[in-house]
Amino acid sequence: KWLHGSSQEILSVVRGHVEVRQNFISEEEENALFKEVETGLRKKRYEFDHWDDAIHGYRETERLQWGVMCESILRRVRAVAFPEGSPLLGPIHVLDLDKEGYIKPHIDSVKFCGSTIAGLSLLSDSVMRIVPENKSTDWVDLLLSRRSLYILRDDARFKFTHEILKDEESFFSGQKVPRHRRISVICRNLPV
Ligand code: AKG
Repeated sequence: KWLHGSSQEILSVVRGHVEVRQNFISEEEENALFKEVETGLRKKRYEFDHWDDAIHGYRETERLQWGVMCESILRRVRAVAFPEGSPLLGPIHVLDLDKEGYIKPHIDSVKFCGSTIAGLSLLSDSVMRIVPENKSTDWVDLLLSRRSLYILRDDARFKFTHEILKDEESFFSGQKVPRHRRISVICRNLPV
């Protein structure tokens, strides 16, 4: 499975607020997304040296207009991830993590983003760890397989930090999950 945690209690807290849908997109769809985001990313350089950034070893871009296949993927993401009628952030966030890159624990801005974060993972498997803000000895790991969609909602988004583990620390339930270059395509809604 894709969910593993430090205790049954913590799992029962997050269950219902986290979801991973494996193979949410096909290889053909992954390719289409990759081609489309690559043009925006190619112009950027990977950032490594901002020690205070939440993200290490990354470049990023945003995209508002998508081709037909990508638009239909994003429509599917919106349909499963967001409450009906929930206003969404227009531009889609694209984050390209280098093989050495990782995301440190953080909570997304409550000022700019709403209740739900939904992300597609391209090119590599990875492990997302979420940790309760008020009890840092607990943890829950999500196995984000390549081409999966993850969704963090409500408490999992507001009361837990989330992070993407670096390659050396990338284990799920004791099993190594090699972290290659990974691109995420992230949809968010707006705060109410
Ligand atoms: C964020 O943008 O807040 C993330 O943590 C992105 C996670 C991801 O790359 O899927």
